[in-house]
Amino acid sequence: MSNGLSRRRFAAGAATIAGLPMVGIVSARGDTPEFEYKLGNDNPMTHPNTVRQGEAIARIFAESKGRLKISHFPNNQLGGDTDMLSQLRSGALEFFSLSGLILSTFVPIASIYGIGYSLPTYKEVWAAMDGDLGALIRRGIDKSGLHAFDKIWDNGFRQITSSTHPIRNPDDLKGFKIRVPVSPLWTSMFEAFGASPASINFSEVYSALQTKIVEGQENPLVNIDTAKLFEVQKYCSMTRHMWDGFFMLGNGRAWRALPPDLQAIVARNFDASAMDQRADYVKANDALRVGLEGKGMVFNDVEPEAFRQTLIKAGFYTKWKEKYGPEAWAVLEQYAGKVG
Ligand code: X2X
Repeated sequence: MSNGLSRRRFAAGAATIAGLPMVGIVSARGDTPEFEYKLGNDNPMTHPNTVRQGEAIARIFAESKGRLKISHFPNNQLGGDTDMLSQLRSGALEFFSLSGLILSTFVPIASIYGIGYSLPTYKEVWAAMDGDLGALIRRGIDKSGLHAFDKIWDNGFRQITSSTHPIRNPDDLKGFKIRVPVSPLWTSMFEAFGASPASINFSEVYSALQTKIVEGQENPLVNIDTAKLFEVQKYCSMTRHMWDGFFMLGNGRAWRALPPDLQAIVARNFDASAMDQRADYVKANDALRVGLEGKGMVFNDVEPEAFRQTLIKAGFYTKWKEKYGPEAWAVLEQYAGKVG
């Protein structure tokens, strides 16, 4: 390779990047990468996160001339989200893409963008997350000892699926056994709907649905498709009850151990891939309703206002405004308008 990176070293590094088992990489000249890090996620191999993260990792290896090799462990290969969050905090894992609502078990402010029926479209979502609300959350994440990259990745607007019945109005959620990710806000929202939420990591969702431990779950269409949940779910109700995203996170010590030039290469490439992934998500979610109907799912639309009114009556917004505090709530309302 003309740029000082031996062909053998690049090939070996690239092979490892592809998620093959990590082996000690020694190039023909005997030099090894200065830094060997790992990146984990809970997304299947075909998911836009995994595809775009893989591209960023390969660019980082090439632009750093092999000095920084990041091995990719998608699809819960290192354990569920709560396991990977512990690994990230301890330094056993250096990079991890995680929903702010799951991160909120450690950084409470990280879930504020997921308040039900707050940010209604991508216009408000990106204005908020690339604006003052994202900056507020990233400050909270940095204070916790983790590093958050500037551009949050898209996890889309979430819809409710079920194996028993469609969700047409809030009454259909009464007693509904629904899986939610491990997060106080998700549990609180579905308790406010009168449902029976069960906190389960995404790594266990397919089997929990298949064995009927729960009747349903909620996710954007991309995740329903890439995790093949259409095989164990019949109905999809377009509740669009919240937007979610994946923060790209770094272990603080591992991040600070990188010299400034490598930090710049990592940040530039992760953020560039986040923008590519956002475009992928919109395209995929727009096309997937037809695709999932073709795989046997039955769709229905709902009147969102009835669901929002249920949250108001249950005191959901009052409770969470108190938890986040008026200053943070005001930043949310800067983009969402009056919430609750
Ligand atoms: O766990 C989920 O439902 C998922 C995949 O959407 C998240 O990572 C929040």
